[in-house]
Amino acid sequence: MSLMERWEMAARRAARAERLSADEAAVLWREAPLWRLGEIAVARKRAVSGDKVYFNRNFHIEPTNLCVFNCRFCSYRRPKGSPEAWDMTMEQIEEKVRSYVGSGVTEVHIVGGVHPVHDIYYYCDMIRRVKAILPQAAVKAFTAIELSYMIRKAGLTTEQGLRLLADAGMEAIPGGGAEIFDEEIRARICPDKGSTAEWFDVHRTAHRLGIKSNATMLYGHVERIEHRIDHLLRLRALQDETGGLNAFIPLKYRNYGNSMSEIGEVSVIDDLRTLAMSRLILDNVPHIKAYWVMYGRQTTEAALAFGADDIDGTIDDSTKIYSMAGADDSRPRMGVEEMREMVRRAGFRAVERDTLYNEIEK
Ligand code: V47
Repeated sequence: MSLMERWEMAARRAARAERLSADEAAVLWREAPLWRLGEIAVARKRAVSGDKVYFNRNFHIEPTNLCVFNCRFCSYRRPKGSPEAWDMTMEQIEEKVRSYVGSGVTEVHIVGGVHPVHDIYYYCDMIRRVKAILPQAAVKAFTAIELSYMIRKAGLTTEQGLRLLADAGMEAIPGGGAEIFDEEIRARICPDKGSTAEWFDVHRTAHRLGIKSNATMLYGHVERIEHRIDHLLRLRALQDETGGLNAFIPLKYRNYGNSMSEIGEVSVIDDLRTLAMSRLILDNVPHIKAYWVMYGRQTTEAALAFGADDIDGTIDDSTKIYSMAGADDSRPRMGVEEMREMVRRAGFRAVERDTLYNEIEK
């Protein structure tokens, strides 16, 4: 069989919404032309969300960049005592949240370093204070790695810990900390970080309790296509089991200012193939998010021709994870009109959503 036939057979199966095996995914990923991946991924996207592309009004709180872990890809962590370290007080967090009263934000995304001292009760208090000031906004908080650390430190089971946080007002869990699930690659890029098993335990338990979550994948470093496929297949299996994932977010490794900088960054073509293949492999995850802060505006617009149906939110210059890693925008912020215009230019219809993808009436 010629190479042409190999990818075309897999492409036809994907276009018919038939589930791809690991081998078929590898053939498509490596051999199909870019235009064909885009064509099928957009068709699959349209079957799920029609001509809609979602965005929200959100901001991040990054309470600290101190961290007990030392991931090699991270440009954000600083050791205690560094002039670039920060550790916000509860009052500073409240002041920041207060500045959004009346702004129409529907989501507060809280993630940061894994703090050496604060415990789960401190984080419950933080969530309560945020909700007291912005009761109409959903709190999407803490990566599975932060959660697992604070829950284990308190001597609680995952279920007990998540219940405490949910009772305080945590409504959803962001997708970070997933990195790459393959244990050998994970050991090379983040040797001391919480494990793949911990990430799955937190998300699986959250889903069982009715808490929705997202999932990410950090790609474009030392992993191979097989590791990306393995990552996506593990997520597809979780979703078959629980149905609790709202969105998948591929995160391109940005190489500025960290200890893997010599690796460089993958091409935009690789980004677009990764988005399309994520849409095709994750046939059971409704939303594929092109996180504009990480890709920059131009690649985000192109991403909409490769199966993405979400571009994240307004952000309002509230996250430093990507600006410290070399992203285009040193102060990321996008107005609602600019987001709508980007989506319109790409040929889709912008729809404002809340954290759980309920549409917000205009
Ligand atoms: O887990 C850190 C990544 C993640 C780098 O759920 C890096 O809606 C690239 O998970 N190059 C945190 N990536 C961010 C995250 C996220 C972002 C936006 C939306 C959502 C959501 C989740 O950032 C980490 C890690 O994978 N990251 N450093 C870097 N140098």
